[in-house]
This record gives sequence, structure tokens and C-alpha cells, in this order.
Amino acid sequence: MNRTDFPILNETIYGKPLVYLDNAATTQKPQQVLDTMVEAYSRYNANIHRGVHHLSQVATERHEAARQRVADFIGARSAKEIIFTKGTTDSLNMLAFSFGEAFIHEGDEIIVSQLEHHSNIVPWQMLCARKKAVLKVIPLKEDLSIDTAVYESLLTEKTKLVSIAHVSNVLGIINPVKEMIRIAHAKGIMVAIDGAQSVPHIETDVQDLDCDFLVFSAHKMYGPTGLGVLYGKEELLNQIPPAEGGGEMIEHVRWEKTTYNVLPYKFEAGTPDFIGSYTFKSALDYITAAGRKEIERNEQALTTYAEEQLQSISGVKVYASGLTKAGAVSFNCYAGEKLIHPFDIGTLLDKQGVAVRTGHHCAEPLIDFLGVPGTVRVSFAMYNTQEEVDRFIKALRTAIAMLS
Ligand code: C6P
Repeated sequence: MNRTDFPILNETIYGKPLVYLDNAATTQKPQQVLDTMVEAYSRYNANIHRGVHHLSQVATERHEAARQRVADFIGARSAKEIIFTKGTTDSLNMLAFSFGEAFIHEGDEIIVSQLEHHSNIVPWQMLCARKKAVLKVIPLKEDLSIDTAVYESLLTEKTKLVSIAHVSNVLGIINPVKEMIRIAHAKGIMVAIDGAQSVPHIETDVQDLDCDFLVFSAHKMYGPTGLGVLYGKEELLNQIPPAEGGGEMIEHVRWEKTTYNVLPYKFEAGTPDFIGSYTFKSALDYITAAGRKEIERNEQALTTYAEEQLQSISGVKVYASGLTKAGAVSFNCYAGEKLIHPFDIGTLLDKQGVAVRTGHHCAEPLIDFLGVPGTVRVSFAMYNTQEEVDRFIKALRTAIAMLS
């Protein structure tokens, strides 16, 4: 990995060198990935699974090689377990519909936690409304970690699914999902993991975790926008119906009855993003070459360093301080008792070239629980450095001084 691989990091913002600390929203792309995308459009662009002609066959092979690459990256048993979607949100909506059709009936219960992203709340709310099922919420403890004792007590014979983030996009904390899966499975309950913020940072093995489903987005992993993954255990994917109908997902279409294709195509209606999948493969190759353990170590170190530095500034409150985090830290700034609005901090940081995210981070129930209008969040990727954290801290001190 070389920082110079990422062309955007050379940009200046208002005349200041860019310090990009909004990686939980999306990561920047290395030249190798950009080149793959241009090469795919320039040399291999043909619709897949349809043509007998050479280009179509090459494009098909590349798309399927990308699927195998994703399967290997997360330790799936088979590439059949990898469904390409438009992103984490699309994966969760698809899962909520398909799982709901097969497994959810009136009175059944689905469990999420207080810290979920809206994408892991709203599709389940919609399903519960459709099926007259009940959505239950695992509360957080005072330190903002998941209350695992209450979690266990929420699981009843009516519970059909637990859907939980591995890493919180707001707090960066790592939920004990392996243990939560074990507890759920002991009661015959299935578990879906929202890996949008974990797969980019933590080496993830679906067989070791034993999760039933895992979802994540390519654009948070140095890959293209508009592509995501829904992993599911083969035997479960075989039991749930497709969420969308159209080309490719069918075996035969007759007026009397349509039959569906085999996995994974049953879930991939229409022309898939075959340029995106191949570009994503290039991003996964880049991550692997950089070293997943090495990336994890660097991001952990930056997260800890940023938290320490933030805590050295008077008036700064770090959320979930002291808990191990993967890639993100949220905080707020106070002038005496008075909260400085996170939007104001974000704006003044931006004027100094530092890109952070402010607001509710698409997790309003968590933000309500924190009792603030929003937070400021810094989030890291493999290319960030300690020097950038120092520049962010300096810029933050300036912002606080101006707003106090
Ligand atoms: N969180 C953030 O800045 P999409 O937008 O479909 O790629 O991912 C949705 C999503 C689902 N779950 C979690 C835990 C997430 O963090 C996200 C995306 C971004 O925090 C954009 S809101």
C-alpha cells in the first residue's frame, strides 16, 4: 500500500491539503482499482450470461471470478452463497423481503439493537408491518456497549431472526457478534450480520462466525459505488424466495408458472453490475496485498491515538470511550455546559481541509439515546496517518476556540 496510489489524497480543499477522515461513509479508490474499471469498460464490456460471443464469455468469466474472490475473502463455502446487490441497504431490503416471505408469520419476533443504521431498522419495520410481526430492540448499557444479558432474555420461541451490526457506524465499537450468534443458534434462531463497517476493517470469516447472513458494500472497501454483497448459507438461500423478478433469475417463464434459476442467480434479476464486480475484485486484491492484519493494526492504532488526543482537549466528550473500536470515533464539543453544534465543528474543520461526518449518521435511535442532535465522527482507512490525526486535532482546537 502506498498513499500515492490514491490520487484524490493529493487534492487541496480551500487551499489546504485534504485530510480525509470520512471513510465510514465511503473510502477513496487506489489507481489500480480505477484502472481496472477503465480497462473493463475499454476492453471487456459485454453483457454477461447471455452471449455466445467471445466478449460476453470473457465478461462472464470475470464476473464469476469476482464472485469467487468475494467468497474466498469472507471464507464462504461456495461462490453460490455470494449474491451481488446494489449495496448493504439493498442487501438488507432483499433479505427482509425474502426471509420474511419464507419464515415470518403473524406474532413472530425479529431482534435488532439500539445502535443500528437505518438500513438495518427500516426494512425490518416494513416487514413487521406487512406480516404483523414484532420488532424488539436490544438496549445499550451506560458505556454504550450492547447489553448481552438483556439480549439473551429477549430471545423467545417466537424469535425468528436477530439482525445486528458487527461494528457501529457511529461509535465504531465492535459488538460481540460471535457470542451473540452462538446464543441465538442454541435456541434455533438465525442471525444476520450488518458488516458494512466491519468487513472493511476486521478480517471476517463467515464460517468461523457461523452467521447465517452477512451484508456489506464495496464502496466502503476501496471499491465501486452501486455494488454490495448478500452472503447467505446455501441451505437457507435455497429456502427463501427471490425478492425481484426479471431476466436471469428464471429457469423457465410460462404463463401458467415460472420457475426460478439456481443460486446465486435466483436473487440477481436483470443485468448485474459486472463492471462493478470486476472492479471490486481489484479492490479486494489491493486490500489483500496491503495485508488485512496490517490494515487492522494501523486503523486500531489511529483510532486509539485519535481518542487519546481528543480526550486531551477540554470540553470534548468522546462516546463509548475506552471501548475497543474499529475505524471510527464519535465525539461532541462543549463550551462550558453548552453543546457546540456538530455541524458548526464540521464546517470549520472543512474550511481547514479536514473532511469528517456530522449529524445523526443514519442512526437516529442511537443519537436520540445519546440525547444530542448529532455527533462529529472521524473514521479511518488504510491510507490515514498519525500526522493526519495531528492535523485534525490542531484544526479542531482552532474550531473550538472560534466557537467558544
Ligand atoms: N453508513 C455512514 O456514513 P450503503 O449506504 O447501502 O452502502 O450502506 C448502508 C449502511 C448500513 N449499515 C451500516 C452499519 C452502515 O454504516 C451503512 C452506511 C454510512 O455511516 C453512510 S450513511
